[in-house]
Amino acid sequence: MKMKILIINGPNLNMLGKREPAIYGSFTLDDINKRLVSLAAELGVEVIFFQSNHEGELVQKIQDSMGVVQAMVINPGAYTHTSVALRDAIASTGIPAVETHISNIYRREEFRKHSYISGVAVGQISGFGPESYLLALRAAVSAAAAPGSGT
Ligand code: CA2
Repeated sequence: MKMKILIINGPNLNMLGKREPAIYGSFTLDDINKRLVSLAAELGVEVIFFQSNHEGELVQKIQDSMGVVQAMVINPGAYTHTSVALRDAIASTGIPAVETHISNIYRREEFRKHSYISGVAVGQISGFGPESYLLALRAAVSAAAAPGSGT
């Protein structure tokens, strides 16, 4: 059976390509997802997509993914900097998570430099635009193959 990887995006990422192109570029989330589907085919894995603007829905999706996916790529959006609930959801499921950001969160405002997620993630990829997701998918596939890489 094919390895399944959850690609999970938090608040406002559905707005990609529609607003603020100077920061986030002109590509849409759908453009990124299409590129992920191509890479997944190359790597022989299956990708499952989920985006929500609601913290509880993101927590629920992570919980529901236990035993269904082998790893996740997560861009928690602004919840990166605020959400103990998302951190706890990742930790409690033990699904290896690769934290992913389009922008380099360390080159922006001070409040973006702290992530509640990084302490429970396998690692973080930040600042490579849409490419961040492709790098993260490769990292997630490696993490899924490495026993004990979850939390
Ligand atoms: O760089 C990233 O991927 C972020 O996770 C994006 C979040 C931000 O709060 C994080 O600090 C870094 C924001 C996503 C908002 O996306 C928009 C896209 C287009 C227009 C407006 C917002």
